[in-house]
Amino acid sequence: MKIPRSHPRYKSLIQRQLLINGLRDGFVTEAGLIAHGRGEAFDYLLGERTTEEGEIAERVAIAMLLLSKNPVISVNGNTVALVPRGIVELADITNSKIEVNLFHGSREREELIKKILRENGAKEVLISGEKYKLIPGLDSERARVNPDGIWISDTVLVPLEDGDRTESLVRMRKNVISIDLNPLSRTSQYATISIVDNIVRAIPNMIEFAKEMKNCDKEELNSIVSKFDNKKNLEKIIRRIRTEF
Ligand code: PTJ
Repeated sequence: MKIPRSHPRYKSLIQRQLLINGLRDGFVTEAGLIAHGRGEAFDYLLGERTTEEGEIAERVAIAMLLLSKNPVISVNGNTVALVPRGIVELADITNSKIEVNLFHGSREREELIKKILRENGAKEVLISGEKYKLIPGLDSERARVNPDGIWISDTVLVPLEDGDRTESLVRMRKNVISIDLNPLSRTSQYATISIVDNIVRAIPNMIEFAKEMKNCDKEELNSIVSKFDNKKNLEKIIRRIRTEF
């Protein structure tokens, strides 16, 4: 479908089309379209822009990724449909591994997503593989993780995640950075740093912040992380939704 640039909802229609194409090509699930609809509703309430709170969380997340020894970016169908190149660029600049981790897991989808990331320049893309480890206390497909990726990570970036795995990863004492437009979701509520923003804006912002901050010394990065109060930041976003829109 050709979407005219002049259409007032051009950006939103492009995102929908990317997901529809992903469904047609077999790497986005039907549930992924429903999840996107929920995201759109919250984006509407946030004014379809990065809020001050979103930007702060994005900066803090970059400081945390740069401080981490084994950071991993977890990727699912929706993420790769919307920001494939951005994920690769962010992984490069923050020295993070990329691991495909799916809620509706299938070997075929894992391989498709890996292929797309490789086509977008990723040198290495992990999948759970034959020697997978299981995240304790998690019954979904998402429990299966790569022993050299999420399993040994200290920080995991989890865009468009379900709450169960976030909780389990936090229980494993990992830092969890979420990107989720819903500030009330269990993912946002449990994550160490909750970025409430659309992934199509969050990832490019984070790439810019990483370029700015990659030469900062550890002390400066530590101070950015330790001054941040995730609960308060989330409360501010919820208040913003209630009062501004
Ligand atoms: O590819 P799979 O099999 O791993 O499945 C991926 C989905 C997204 C279907 C799966 O993880 C899922 O069901 O997720 P949930 O539990 O519906 O949560 C997705 C969250 O992402 C919701 O809270 C949405 O508000 C949020 N969301 C949707 N689109 C965006 C978003 N957040 C940021 N940017 C978006 N574009």
